[in-house]
Amino acid sequence: MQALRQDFPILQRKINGYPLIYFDNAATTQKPRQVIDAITDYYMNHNGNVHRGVHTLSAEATDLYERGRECAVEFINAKSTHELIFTRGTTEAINLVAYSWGMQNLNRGDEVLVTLMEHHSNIVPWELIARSKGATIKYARVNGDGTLDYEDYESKITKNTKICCLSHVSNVTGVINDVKRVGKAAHDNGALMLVDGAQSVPHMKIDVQDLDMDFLAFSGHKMLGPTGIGALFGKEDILEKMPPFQGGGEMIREVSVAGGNCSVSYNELPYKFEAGTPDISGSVGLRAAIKYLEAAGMDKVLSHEKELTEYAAKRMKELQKVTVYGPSDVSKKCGIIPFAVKSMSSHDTALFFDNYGIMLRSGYHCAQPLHELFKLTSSARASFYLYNTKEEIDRFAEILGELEKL
Ligand code: 7TS
Repeated sequence: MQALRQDFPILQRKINGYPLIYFDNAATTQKPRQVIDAITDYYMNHNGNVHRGVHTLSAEATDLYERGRECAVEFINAKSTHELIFTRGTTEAINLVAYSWGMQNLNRGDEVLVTLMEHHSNIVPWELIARSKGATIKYARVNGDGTLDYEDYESKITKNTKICCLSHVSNVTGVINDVKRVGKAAHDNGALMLVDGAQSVPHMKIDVQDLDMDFLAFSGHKMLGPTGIGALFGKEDILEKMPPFQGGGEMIREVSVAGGNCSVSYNELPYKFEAGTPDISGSVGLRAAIKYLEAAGMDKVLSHEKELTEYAAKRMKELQKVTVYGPSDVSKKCGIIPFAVKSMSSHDTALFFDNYGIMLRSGYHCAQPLHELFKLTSSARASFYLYNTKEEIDRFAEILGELEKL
């Protein structure tokens, strides 16, 4: 993995006179030259609008946009391009399901099951739609070490549960949830399963068919791709029955206002859910990112991150005033470590590290309920990706040691 570092121009940067150490990968990842070049090439040579017009540039842009979709379909082993809708990211993908599917399928007395470890984007869209439709949200418990209480989750699935929503990997603790087990419990009770894959799709091989997911949401910018593009996978028969999310060009087959009445018929999947000009260069960049990850090998990406996490956890244990949250058994998680330094706010901790060129996240990482459970107002967080190294962790541990002495 060390050799890959040269593909990332930003890693050559110095911040405050120190070599950049980027440990905020759960927020967004850095981009390799291959992704930057693919986007530049698109704008330099192929820019046009998609699915409209017969000219060469429109045809090239359409081809490139759709190649990005095909690549994403293969990456998660969806059955066809009908099942992959481009969105702005995970947040928009979950909102799409909450509004389109929720508007049609949730009614008074129905239940949506989420967990206390969700990112706000897998809570708030459900709260909004549930309030307007009179449905109820139930929250499954999380254990003190950040792992899911599966028994509680399963006991909360009732005949009224319509959809179970769960993050595959927690963005706070890095805990990997058994989505296959939870999905089976949902399906056995006639409910659907939505998986928030923002923190899993970038880090491990995902097979939506093997995991029997009904919906999977993910973001391109967390997997070496550009910001502004992400995707919603949905099983075709479910997407087929859902009404459009937004109206506009692209998503429509025919619009007629003859006789004073507007009649519309919708485009086929996936276009029914892609109103307006899409993020064409985003699809180009996402494809380059997926190709890059595939060449690196998703198994290697995950094992590298686990190795770094184990090493960092060991180094952090040596310190007296540092508390690490989440499971101590590193096999249950991937490359995210939340921590707190005694008597120091997470923002001060992150600012201290910034002085040395080390980028950490601080705050509650859009997952306030989990922080409430940990009785924390905030935490500092280090999160790793394929280009991080043990030497960087040594430096991080050294600075953490300095901080502890203050
Ligand atoms: N779900 C999870 C589990 C996430 O970690 C995030 C972003 C999202 C959804 C939303 O993704 P978006 O691309 O639509 O914004 N998580 C974080 C984070 O941990 N720090 O910054 C963003």
